[in-house]
Amino acid sequence: MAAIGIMAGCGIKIMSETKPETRKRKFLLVSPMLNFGPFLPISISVIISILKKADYEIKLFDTTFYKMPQRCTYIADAVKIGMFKSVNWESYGMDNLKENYLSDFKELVRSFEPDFIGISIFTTFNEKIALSLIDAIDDRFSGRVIVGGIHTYINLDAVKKYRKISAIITGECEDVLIEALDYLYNNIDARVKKHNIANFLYKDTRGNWIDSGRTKVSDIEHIPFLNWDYFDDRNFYRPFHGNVLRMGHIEMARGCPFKCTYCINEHFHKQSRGFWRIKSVDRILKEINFLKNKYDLEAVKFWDDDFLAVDIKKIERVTKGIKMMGLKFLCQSRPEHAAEEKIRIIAENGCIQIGIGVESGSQEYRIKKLNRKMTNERIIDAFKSCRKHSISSTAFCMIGMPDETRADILETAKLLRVANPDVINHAIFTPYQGNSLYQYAKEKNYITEDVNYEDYTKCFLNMPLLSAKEVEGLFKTFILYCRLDDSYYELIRKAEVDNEVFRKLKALIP
Ligand code: B12
Ligand code: SF4
Repeated sequence: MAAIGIMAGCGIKIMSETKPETRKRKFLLVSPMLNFGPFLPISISVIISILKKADYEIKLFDTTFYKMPQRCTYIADAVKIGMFKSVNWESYGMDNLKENYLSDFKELVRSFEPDFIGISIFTTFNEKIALSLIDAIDDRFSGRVIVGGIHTYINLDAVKKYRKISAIITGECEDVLIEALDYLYNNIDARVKKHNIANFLYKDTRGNWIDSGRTKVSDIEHIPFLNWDYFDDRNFYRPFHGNVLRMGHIEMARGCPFKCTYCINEHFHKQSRGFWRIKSVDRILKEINFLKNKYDLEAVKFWDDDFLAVDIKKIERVTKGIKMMGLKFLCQSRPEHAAEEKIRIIAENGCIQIGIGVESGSQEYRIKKLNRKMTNERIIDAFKSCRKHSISSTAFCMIGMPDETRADILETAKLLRVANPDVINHAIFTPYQGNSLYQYAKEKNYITEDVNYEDYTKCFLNMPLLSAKEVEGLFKTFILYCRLDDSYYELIRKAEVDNEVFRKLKALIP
């Protein structure tokens, strides 16, 4: 570091003379993941690029392939209830998990002696892992601990209370990270020079959090290409219909034009952070081509919230370009944008899978409570088009939402039976702070205990019309309600609580 050694969490001391730097600055980046099905987080991948460009020496500590005390059972549960096909992961070494993530982390901090430890946090189970890692940092550590990620946007007050952290990036970081790190590295004291860096807070010597009051979204056209050099090679492999594909995870656009009441984009819009940005055709194709050649990809997956919201001409140019590179691709969209002409174009150009948000099959509930104004017919047509053009489709939906009834949930199942997607990916509604559906549930007193974000099979709402137990039974049997006809409904209701009946009925589904 610069002139004065600093204890983590103690904040910034009075500025002293900055010595010329004799070595590269070191950054230890931490991705506190569970083996959710490995992937390449865009946040970590873009931060690596930014740090590389600024000539940092980098190490990545990714917990994906560790045996963790918290175990994500998402994939196993999804296979159990018939959502996903099981896949032969073993031959890819997916079951080869290391032990003792905390001691390996401590050893890495000791041997690498980073100037910065940067940790990315979601509100989900990542927060617990992140906190265990922060706690494991030795009190004598003389660098800075900086955190970022979605959790810091919407739970900032809680994040400020984490012991041992010196700074927070509460927003997108591409345009501000290096400036913020310079500020921290040079020990500038707020009493000498107050910073004006957007999305950046740091703790001063008195423990006060200082920010500039400025927020900023990144200019995604001009951010560097993603960098996956530091990830374990297993992170490239994703299951696809019982097979495995070597895949890169990318973004063409950030943000979403809509404001559904359960989604982070509603919050982004309020903060004017969420405005929808799209990379140019030239830029995105150059990036994909670079990544394909460097990492030997078979496919790319776009994490864009709504890939098909983009103008049809642009979709055609981008997807034709991808086809010419010999790549397959996967994406996700809203039913309104999955119109047949767009589906035809992406199918012709190598789209093998599309995820489409349905959420609720009750048109009234969907419009009034979720602020999703598409009709049921539109939803059915979207999946019909996918079938017609041989794109595998996944329908995303939620059950157990505030004030939802058993009848509403069965309407969702019936709509999905007609729409007939290849995969039905349903989840129990989990309230996340920062959106109005969470607020509604809170005001109605439906959220009575702390939500345990590790357990996807639990309902955390206590509602008068539908008990948590009933929601959990409906979750277990939801695929049966979607795939079997009404004559089975009585039996399926039994299967909600009787595992033997459940097992027999599940065997009827191909
Ligand atoms: C892609 C995605 C996934 C992927 C990959 C996740 C990942 N970690 O990359 C998969 C499918 C695995 C996934 C799973 C889930 N997801 Co998700 N996912 C997304 C999505 C659509 C895009 C995320 C993304 O790549 N954004 C682009 C990047 C560049 O932005 P970013 O991650 O915020 O990073 C920027 C800044 O935050 C900051 N930053 C981030 N980390 C750090 C670290 C440091 C040190 C610094 C300085 C800065 C910094 O800089 C980055 C660049 O600007 C978001 C929606 C959204 N619009 O954000 C939901 C979202 C993040 N997911 C969400 C949820 C709930 C889940 C699941 C729990 C869903 C479920 N029940 O199955 C699981 C949990 C898995 C997990 N814990 O990671 C919620 C999270 C809510 C919350 N409060 O945390 C979101 C916001 C969706 C929503 N509609 O509300 N998800
Ligand atoms: S369309 Fe999807 S990404 Fe956009 S606001 Fe609604 S739920 Fe969020």
